[in-house]
Amino acid sequence: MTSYPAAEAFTKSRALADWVAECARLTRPERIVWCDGSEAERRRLTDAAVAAGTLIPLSPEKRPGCHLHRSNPNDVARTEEVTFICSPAKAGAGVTNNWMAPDEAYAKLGALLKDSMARRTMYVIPYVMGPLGSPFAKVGVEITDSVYVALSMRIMTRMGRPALEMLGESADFNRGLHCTLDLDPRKRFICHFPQDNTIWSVGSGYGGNALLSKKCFALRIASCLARDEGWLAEHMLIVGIQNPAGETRYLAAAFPSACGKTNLAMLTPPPALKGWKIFTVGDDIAWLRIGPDGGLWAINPEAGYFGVAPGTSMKSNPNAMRSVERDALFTNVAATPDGDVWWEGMDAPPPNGLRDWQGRPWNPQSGEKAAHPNSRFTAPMANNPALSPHANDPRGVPISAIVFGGRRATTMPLVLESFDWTHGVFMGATMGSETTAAAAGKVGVVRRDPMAMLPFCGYNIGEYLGHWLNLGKRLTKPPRIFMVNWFRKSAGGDFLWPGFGENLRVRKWMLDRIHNDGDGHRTPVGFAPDPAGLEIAGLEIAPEQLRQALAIDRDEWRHEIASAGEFLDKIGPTLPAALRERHRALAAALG
Ligand code: GTP
Ligand code: SPV
Ligand code: MN
Repeated sequence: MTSYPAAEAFTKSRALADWVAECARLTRPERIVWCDGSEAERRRLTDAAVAAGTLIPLSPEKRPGCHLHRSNPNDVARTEEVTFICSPAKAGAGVTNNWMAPDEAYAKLGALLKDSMARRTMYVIPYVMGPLGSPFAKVGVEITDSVYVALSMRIMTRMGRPALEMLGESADFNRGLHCTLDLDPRKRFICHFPQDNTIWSVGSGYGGNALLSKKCFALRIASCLARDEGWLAEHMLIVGIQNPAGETRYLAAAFPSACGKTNLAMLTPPPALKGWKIFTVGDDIAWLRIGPDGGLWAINPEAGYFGVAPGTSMKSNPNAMRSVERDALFTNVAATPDGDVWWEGMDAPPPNGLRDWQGRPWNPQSGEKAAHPNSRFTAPMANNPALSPHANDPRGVPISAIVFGGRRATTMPLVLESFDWTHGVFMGATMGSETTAAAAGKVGVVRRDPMAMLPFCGYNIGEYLGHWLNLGKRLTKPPRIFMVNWFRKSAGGDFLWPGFGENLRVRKWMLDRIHNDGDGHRTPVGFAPDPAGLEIAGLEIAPEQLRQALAIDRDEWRHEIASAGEFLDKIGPTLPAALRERHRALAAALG
């Protein structure tokens, strides 16, 4: 008979003690470790992970405190086809989610979890999402058999003792049970039970499938809590922009996975825009509430970044490069012979003797990528030189603009402003984006991805859009809503817009529209900047190229609206009438 440490030594919450005991009875771990978040614990877990070969230490000179992790090659991205919302009724999950009946899911995963931690250690990881002491903050506890998950959760959340203090005697916490199993894809399931504030995830060790604080709790479950409690949980970055006069305004932007949130959140202003500064609040998730002033206020529930490595360089995102100089975890990047990391799009050319993301000697002539396209870094936000002084502010930050954007080679102009809140919600609801390597499956196919929440909304998408409309009615000082596209291409296949730091020019236009009556003209699809309205001093872009980046082509838009209409039809009776009406009006205006 295994004996486990007494839960009472760690928590005053009877519910937590009972739940941990219940999970232990099911999974039968050899040992139970309650994580306290201390530095000594970090060292202990890291040593254990290195001894087990789960982490490879990097050079203490080049990357102090950093480690490399190579995942199973069949487990490198989120797996949407085995992600389920297990609401009591199928209609609760809606047409955009996979649904499994709760009893069936508990039985099916329960069978897989039975004795699944035999001869393994069970880590109990209490964590807080949101700044400590914030009315937005919520407690979760993840139980996992993965030391990689435990160490990642330490970076990504406020983990350990503060969470148990915040929980106190309460039973109100998210229950996340994760077990790696043998990584057989046929035994991979990520199941959400919003009615129980519970997540069960088996068979994957990958980020969004296994760090249950992130997409599973802070988006899928939190979106249900937000619906019930009157707020929003969104797949959004939050960034502060300070103008040369010293005024800082905040915007929140929703782009699908691997479509530029981390980059926009950390952007370095181009030299031509003197006196402008950027402050990162969050790079992936925002929890937004109506403040006492009738405006929208946001916090970043996370404490670290789980960012896409390829394409990150001193040129494209120096703040990200600085964030991974120390105490970072790298997953599925390439390794240099001198103990450093490398990926495609990094500043330096690949050194000789590189090992690819699977640890094999890499041949530059092979045509294969050295780093996996969805390879990632995990870094504490405290490492970011551009971290906002309000990143830990319990009150959050006031949002003056919401931005929706996707990855579109055609049709979508660089930027548009919506006519009003309902139109902005329509823009978000119908946005499309080309699929990326962040999820398993085909890359580069345009799919509708409402508010970049298609894989993350924990309930019926029609009701979700209705919730957005209702929330807008309660805002007396609503933020303006915009849409952007950094990824439009020329006929020759090149990006029309230089992107990255230069995106500040687009944000400047937005802020001018909001605060200084900046110029723009009305088109059937929204307000658009005149080419002269966009600050282009110091930008090397041919006028014709800029014209193409901003162009609104009627034929392309007719096609777009038809495709958006098919998606709205698919949502069915829960689609708010106001959005259906906007679609009709837009189709008519385009003729
Ligand atoms: P998730 O972490 O998956 O949610 O992704 P994300 O939305 O944070 O995307 P991220 O900022 O990591 O960018 C993904 C990819 O898009 C990277 O390879 C970037 O280099 C590239 N990218 C980001 N911003 C731009 C841009 O303005 N222009 C172009 N052309 N590429 C960009
Ligand atoms: C995304 O895919 O949107 C991510 C990475 O941010 S993951 O945490 O894996 O979801
Ligand atoms: Mn994301």
